[in-house]
Amino acid sequence: MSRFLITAAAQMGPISRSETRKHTVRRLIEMMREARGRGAELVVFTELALTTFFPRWMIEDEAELDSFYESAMPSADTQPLFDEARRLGMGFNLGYAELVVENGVKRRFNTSILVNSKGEIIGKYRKVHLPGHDEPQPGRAFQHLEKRYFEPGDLGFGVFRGFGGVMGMAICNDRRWPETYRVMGLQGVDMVMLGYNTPFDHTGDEAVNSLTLFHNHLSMQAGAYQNATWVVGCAKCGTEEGSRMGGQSVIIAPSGEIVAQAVTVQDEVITAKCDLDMGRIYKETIFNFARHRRPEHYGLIVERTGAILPPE
Ligand code: CDT
Repeated sequence: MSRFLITAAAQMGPISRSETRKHTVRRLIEMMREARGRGAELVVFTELALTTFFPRWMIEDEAELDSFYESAMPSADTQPLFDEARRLGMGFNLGYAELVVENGVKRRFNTSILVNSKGEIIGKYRKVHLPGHDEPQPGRAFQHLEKRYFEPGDLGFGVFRGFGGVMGMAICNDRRWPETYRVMGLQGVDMVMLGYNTPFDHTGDEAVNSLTLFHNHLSMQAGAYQNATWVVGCAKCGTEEGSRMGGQSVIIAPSGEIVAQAVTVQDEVITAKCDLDMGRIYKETIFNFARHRRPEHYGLIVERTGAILPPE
């Protein structure tokens, strides 16, 4: 059996600090049209796709900080994206900074949504693994203040029925953590969609930084193979406000093989005809979780106590 889903990743080049939402949404719509022109039924956009990657700066003015967030989705500025998706008859996955006010208290999340071909939101995810710091680090040209500007997601790694399969979402740093894929893998995920903003200087160590693009693919290819799922990784890349970020957006098959890859660090659409049934052979053989996974033998004492070596 085959369940084909023609899927696109719409990689984004830099978004300047001064670029308006309207302009950015026009860029997204342009790529959405290109993806549809190539037959895509789903387009994956990047993390924080509506603004520059603002966690690189310490922003003390609250109104200025708030300006990077969406307090409604869709809003007047983002509605055209939903309208265009409906008009074209295709869905999308979009990352953005979300601001909600609960009992008079502001809550901030690094969020993504899944929208179907009728322009309806059918899934929502809030980033769990927030990298970086909550205070500016001395001596760094660019900060990474996600821990300051967001709280860890409170929606878990849910999966959603749509596009003929079981769809999951993750965001950027999540892709480096096996738990991300495994939690969705245990729910039978067919495709994990994720966007990322990955500065080359993210560790402060030259040797590690030089492996940025290798680690990008390594983590997504391993997550795909070990959980028998498609992974669509979509970058924001190029030199944005002086910060260099990695591209190489990819569509990865459940075999772990890359079937499409971006070659620029600009706005670029890649597509692949993804058979959502391709994971079946892996799910029924080597990664048949019910038959072969043995969590009861994993020494969960480590999870409960944090202990790795037995006490002396
Ligand atoms: N946006 C994001 O999560 N970026 C991280 C790199 C920064 S770590 C300080 C990533 O994992 O790509």
